[in-house]
Amino acid sequence: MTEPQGSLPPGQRAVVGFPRFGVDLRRPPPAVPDDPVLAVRGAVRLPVDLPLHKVMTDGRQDLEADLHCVAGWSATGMVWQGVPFATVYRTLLRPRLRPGSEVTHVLFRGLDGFCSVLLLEDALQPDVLLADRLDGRPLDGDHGAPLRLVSPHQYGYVSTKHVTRVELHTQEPVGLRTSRRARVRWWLLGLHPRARVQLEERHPQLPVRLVRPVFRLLAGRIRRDLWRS
Ligand SMILES: Nc1nc2c(c(=O)[nH]1)N[C@H]1C(S)=C(S)[C@@H](COP(=O)(O)O)O[C@H]1N2
Ligand SMILES: [Mo]
Repeated sequence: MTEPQGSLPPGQRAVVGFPRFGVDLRRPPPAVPDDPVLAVRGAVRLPVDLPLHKVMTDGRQDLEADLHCVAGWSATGMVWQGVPFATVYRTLLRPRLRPGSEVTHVLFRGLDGFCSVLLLEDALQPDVLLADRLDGRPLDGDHGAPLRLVSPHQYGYVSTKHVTRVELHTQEPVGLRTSRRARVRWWLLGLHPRARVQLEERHPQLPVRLVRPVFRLLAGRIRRDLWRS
């Protein structure tokens, strides 16, 4: 049963627990490499693969947050742990930029091919975390091992799971927002480039009254237990 919750953002319903969700749930979560890295690409002087344990050491923080899927369900009260993206950007990424590059967009890619693109200003918000722990335990495959982005002020599709690559771009990367496979399955989903939950930025063109029921239906087909949990 889903319960209406006054504290949720507009158009969202709380679900019980924290379901695994994604564009291709028939596939199991991707296998995690023995020594996972964060590959840094794009407008950097040299491409570099940073071992995750180095990325995830300094500046660790807890973040209590809800996750709002654009399809209309919300999971509430998760406690993530990791390093704010702004810290990683300041200490490990910005110093590696090619001189004179003005980064505008950041792309995060997961091991399953999924990716999300954020405006740099959205990625640098204080609630945006690179997380490797959830509720006191290392992230499991369902929720994004070995590393995921957590951007609670944006819809869930921005929070790429299984992140092993970050690209710094000086203009919007074209046609990269999702993998080809994902685009085919989610052809209806024009993904709003900013996806801010409070502004209900669900779709770049269509009005929310139209997209809400369609997204909700899609979500129910992807996870049949969703609206009954
Ligand atoms: N790598 C990857 N990240 C992803 C997805 C995906 O399919 N693959 N789905 C996104 C969507 S649409 C949502 S709502 C959230 C769901 O996160 P959860 O599975 O931890 O609930 O992950 C996002 N990140
Ligand atoms: Mo989602």
